[in-house]
Formats: sequence, C-alpha cells, structure tokens
Amino acid sequence: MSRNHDRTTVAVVGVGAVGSTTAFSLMTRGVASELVLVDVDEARATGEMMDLSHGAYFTPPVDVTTGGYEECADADVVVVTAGAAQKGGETRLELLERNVDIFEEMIPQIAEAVDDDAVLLVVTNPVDVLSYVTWELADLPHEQVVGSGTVLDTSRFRHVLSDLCDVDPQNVHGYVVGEHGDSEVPLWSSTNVAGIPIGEFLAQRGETLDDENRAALTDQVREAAYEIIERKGVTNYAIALAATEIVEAVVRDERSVLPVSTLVTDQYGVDEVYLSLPCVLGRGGVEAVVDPVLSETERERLTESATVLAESRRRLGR
Ligand code: 6V0
Repeated sequence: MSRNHDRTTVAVVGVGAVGSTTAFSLMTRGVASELVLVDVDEARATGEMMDLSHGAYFTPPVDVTTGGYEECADADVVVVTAGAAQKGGETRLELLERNVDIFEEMIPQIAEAVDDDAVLLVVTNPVDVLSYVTWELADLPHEQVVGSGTVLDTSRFRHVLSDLCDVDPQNVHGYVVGEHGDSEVPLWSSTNVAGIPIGEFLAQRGETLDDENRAALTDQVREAAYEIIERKGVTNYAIALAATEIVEAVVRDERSVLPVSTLVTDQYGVDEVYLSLPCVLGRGGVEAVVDPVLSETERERLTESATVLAESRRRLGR
C-alpha cells in the first residue's frame, strides 16, 4: 500500500530520552501531521503518546499514534533512536555489538514496512557505524540512510564561538566533520562570521585566537556530551533539535546544508565508511555531498577520523 502524500508522517523508533524529546520538538515545530511512536517498551510508548497528545491543543495539528515496526509504513522519515544504554564496565565496542544485535532485528522490519522513497535517520550511537549497518541491513540507496552525524557537534561549535564573538550562533559559519565522537574535526580554516575569517573577526574586537585557544575550544566541543552526561545522565534537547532540523530539511525538501553522516567511498584513505561531511538535504535524503576546502592539517585529521571509523567497522566484521 502506498503512502498518503497529503500528510507528512514521521515515525520515531525508540522513545526514550532522545526519541521522546525529538517527538516533542517535531510536534512543536509542526513538522509532521502524523507522529508514530514505536518502542519495545509498549507501555512507555503509550505513555509518551498520551502525554504528547494532550499538548496537541497548543501545537499545529498532529495525530500521535503508537504501534509496531509495521506502523512505519506511512513514514516519510523514520528516526531511529532505539538502543541499549551503556552498562557499568562495558566498553564502547561491547555496547556497539549489543546495538548491532538490536539493529539486526529491527532495521529489516522497518525496511520491509516503509515505501521505497522513505528516509531513515539514525541517531543511536555510535551513530556513524550504526548508520553504515543500517544502510547494509535496509537495502535502500545510501542517500536515503542518513546519520545525525556532526550536526549536533556543529551546533555546539557555533554556540561556543557565538559566545566568544558575541553574535547569534546562526551568524557563525563553520562545520565539524568526520566522526561524531573523539576524532571529530572542526574546520577552523573556513570558519567565519559575515564572511570574515573567525581569527580576523576576533582580532577586530581586540581578541586573539591562537593555537592554544583553538585546541581548548575544540576540546570543549568534543567533551560536551561527557560533561552533560556526568551532570544529568543523558543529552536530549540539542540532539532532538538537531534531528528535527534534519527531518524538516527532508520533508520540506529544503536543500539545507547540514553535516550529516553519509556514505563516503574512496576518499580520505578508506574505501567505504559513513562519516559526516556537509550535505545538501532534500526529499531524497542526501541530494549532494559538499567537498569542503580543507587545510593540510584538517585533511590529515579527517583521514585519521575516517580510519578510526573503518577500524570500528572492521572489528565488527563488516
Ligand atoms: P534511552 O532513554 O535508553 O532510550 C532508548 C529507547 O530505545 C528505550 O525506550 C528502549 O526501550 C528503546 N529500545 C531498545 N531496543 C529497542 C528496539 N529493538 N525497538 C524499539 N525500541 C527499542 O536512551 P536515549 O534516548 O538517552 O539515547 C538513545 C540513543 O541516542 C543512544 O544510543 C544515545 O547514545 C544516542 N544519542 C545520540 C546522539 C547523537 O548525536 N547521535 C546524541 C545523544 C544521544
């Protein structure tokens, strides 16, 4: 059965902290006319559905429903935030293996349900490797399988710099690319405010941006998630807004440039890996990948980041 194209349906699979906040954000921004919540914890999904529905009086019209994976059938976009939480003493690789087990069971069922032109947005961590796994399991064109990637890291980067420059984050233009994680690469060489390179912009205001400041700011962006998790246990608001921005770009065919995780082939020293580069997003998912202008150091770091991701994939035997 094919989708009703008069309605915009977004399914959120996994309605824990990130999924439920994403559903809330999608609802308040009026991105979807139908929101489908799916979770193995059915009571939780029903509870979230009831709570969100009671807010529908205050938002653009939306129907919030729950169901199994088959209820993703009408979805224009499926946002995947389902996953296992890290157990004490568990390594990242062990967590990855548990999440791959979940994805092996879940993704084929979602792929079976959706239309050929649906877009899958992976948010679950480690997002780059799981985006790759999703692409393999879903058997969809890679353009339609997107990871939230460094959209969040980029917004953190812009926030930190907007504080320093005392301007709106929307007027800081700069990207974080590569892995969503420790090897991510902020592109300092092209970061600017009003077309003025960031270092010069700050110099005009009597501030200096030397290598030491850059390293400290890079650390601040990279460590942000750890800092938040130490204090409140999860990160949910900024990632939910980042996911909403991506969904909006797709369902409204905006052709917005966002650094999502996408399949990169024969570049940066690896044959095939999912990593973030600025991408043009529209109804088909990734409509085009922007090849960023990189300094020599940035190119080296991006190659290192791609190698880290290829290694994680290899250790999974994929
Ligand atoms: P959570 O609150 O534990 O929610 C996970 C939800 O997934 C729970 O409600 C589970 O019941 C559900 N779930 C588990 N297995 C399945 C399944 N097979 N089918 C359907 N639902 C299932 O975790 P939280 O919401 O805090 O985080 C979710 C994921 O997002 C984690 O992997 C985080 O690491 C990741 N994040 C990714 C970010 C990014 O930038 N990509 C940012 C923040 C968090």
